[in-house]
Parts: sequence; C-alpha cells; structure tokens
Amino acid sequence: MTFGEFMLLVAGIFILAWIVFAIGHLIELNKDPEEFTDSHNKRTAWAMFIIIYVGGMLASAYSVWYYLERKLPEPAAQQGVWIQTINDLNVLATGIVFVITTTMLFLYIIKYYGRKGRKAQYIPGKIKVEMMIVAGVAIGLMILILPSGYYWFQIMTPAPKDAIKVEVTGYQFAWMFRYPGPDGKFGKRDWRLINPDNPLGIDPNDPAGHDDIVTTEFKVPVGKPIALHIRSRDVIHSFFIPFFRMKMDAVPGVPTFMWFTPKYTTVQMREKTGNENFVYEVACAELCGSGHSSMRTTIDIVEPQEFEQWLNKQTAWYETYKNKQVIAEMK
Ligand SMILES: [Cu+2]
Repeated sequence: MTFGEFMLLVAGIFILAWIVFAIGHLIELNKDPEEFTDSHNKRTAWAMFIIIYVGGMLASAYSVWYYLERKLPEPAAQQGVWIQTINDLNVLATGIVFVITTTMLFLYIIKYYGRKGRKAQYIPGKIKVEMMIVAGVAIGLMILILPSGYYWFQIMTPAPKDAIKVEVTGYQFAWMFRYPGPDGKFGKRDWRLINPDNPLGIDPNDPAGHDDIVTTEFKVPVGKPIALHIRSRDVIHSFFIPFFRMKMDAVPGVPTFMWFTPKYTTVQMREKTGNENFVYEVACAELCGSGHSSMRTTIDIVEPQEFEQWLNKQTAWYETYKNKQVIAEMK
C-alpha cells in the first residue's frame, strides 16, 4: 500500500465512522432534551477519542515508520551532520510534547464531557501555576535554541581562506554558476548589463571578470571547503542541496552566502547508497513561479585533480562575449 492509498483509507474510515455516529444521533432525537444532551455529549466525546485521537495517532505512527525507511542517507558534509542533529532533536522534543498534550486533551474530553448535575467550575488565575508553565516552556525552548544557536554560529562563519568560490545565480527557471578563474576574483556585475550574451550582467570593462567562467554545470572537488555566493536575477529562489542538508535563499539585490565541505564524491556516494544512479540533487526550495519544479540540477563532487582538469577545459566567459560583440559590430 502506498502512503497516498493509506491516507485515503484512513479518510474513508473516518467519514464512515462519522456517518454511523450521525445516524445514531438522529435516532435519539425523540428523547427528553436533558437526557438527549447527556448521551449526545458522551457519544461525541468517545467518537472524537476513537476517530480523531486513535485514528490520528495510528496515521502519525504509520507516517513516521513510512518515512524512516525512506530517509536521506547520512549527510555528506560536516555542516549537514550538525543540521541533522538539530533537526532530530527538534523532532524528538516536539514529538514527545505532541503525544503528551494530545493524549491529555482527548482524555479530558472523555473525563469531563458535560452531563446532568455537573457544573463547570471557574478557577481564577493561579499565579504560581502560571509562572511554572511559563518557566517550563522557557526552559524547554532554551534547551532547543541553545544547540541550534551553537551550530548556527559554526555554520554561518566566513569560509576558510582556501575555499573554492562559486557564485550561484537563480533565475526563472534555472541555476547558473560562475567560477572566478585563475585570479580568484569575480568581475563586477550590474543588472543593467544583462542581455542574451551576458546573462549575469558581468561588467566587460572590469578585468577581474575577464577570466570568469560561466556555466550551467556545477562541479566541485571533494574534501575542500566550497563557498557559495548566492544571488537571484528576478524573484526569491532558494538553493537547496538536501544531501548536505544545506539551504539558502537567493534574494534579488541581497547576496547570500553559505559554505560546506563535501565528504564523499558522487562515485563514493553511489557505492555507499548502493544506487548506481545516485546524483547530488539541487532543488529550488522557494515556490518561485510556474517553472519552479524545473529548477532541479545536480552537483558533481569529484576528486581534486579531476576538478582542476575540468576547470582548465572551460572557456572564460569574456572570450565568447568578445567574439560575439565583434560579430555584432561587423553586421
Ligand atoms: Cu526558484
């Protein structure tokens, strides 16, 4: 049974149970009003407990079991290991709180549903109890926030000096990558210079940009810090690489940044996962328009010497641009 089929089945059972409940309710309509209210409340309480609580818990447990089997392989970068740790911690903490509070909510419905001769009691605020609740929540949140903050500051540091710089530009609907070339510097960009020959708007008069390499292929070496300078040409996109658990928004006008060190090459991951078609997927994680889903691309993690060879084979962006300008002038 697929997950979708299971959810349909749960929904079907839910609707059927509710219909049975509603029919039982109609049959009782000729009872005396007070007795009717009592039995109606009791029936509602139990129906909610069994259908919503038991049904919901079973569905939740099933979905946990379903996704445990399909979870991503071990994060392929140290930064990803940290993010995975925070994520696991949060899921565990909120999971425990979810089970306790939901169970209590439904037990209270059964224990305290309205019935003859029982009146609700009004209890004015008890400062001690309220303080304890506030303090408890504050401590709980601190326990979650502290490790998150600790890892956040490990991840959001400037990249090491020897990092491989890559500029990522998202646009409707694909990604473009720029390598700074032998000088290690990106040429200046200006959106007014964007045209079909110059999709990133690199300033042709800036010598730092002359050796820049613009490509749609994303290749980086294993074991080296990779510094990503992320930009957008139009709307907000989000550069998401799930196998590293890394994600960063691409915001027009506001360059963003993240860095990570890949631990395994694509080939090594193929062996590790036993999937010979494994690729490091990249997706856009911000609903950015009608072609959003086509913003899928891949990162190829290779051995350092293979990366060097590949990089040396690329033509600098300016070479192609210059030739095109010459041809345009001749026309
Ligand atoms: Cu997008």
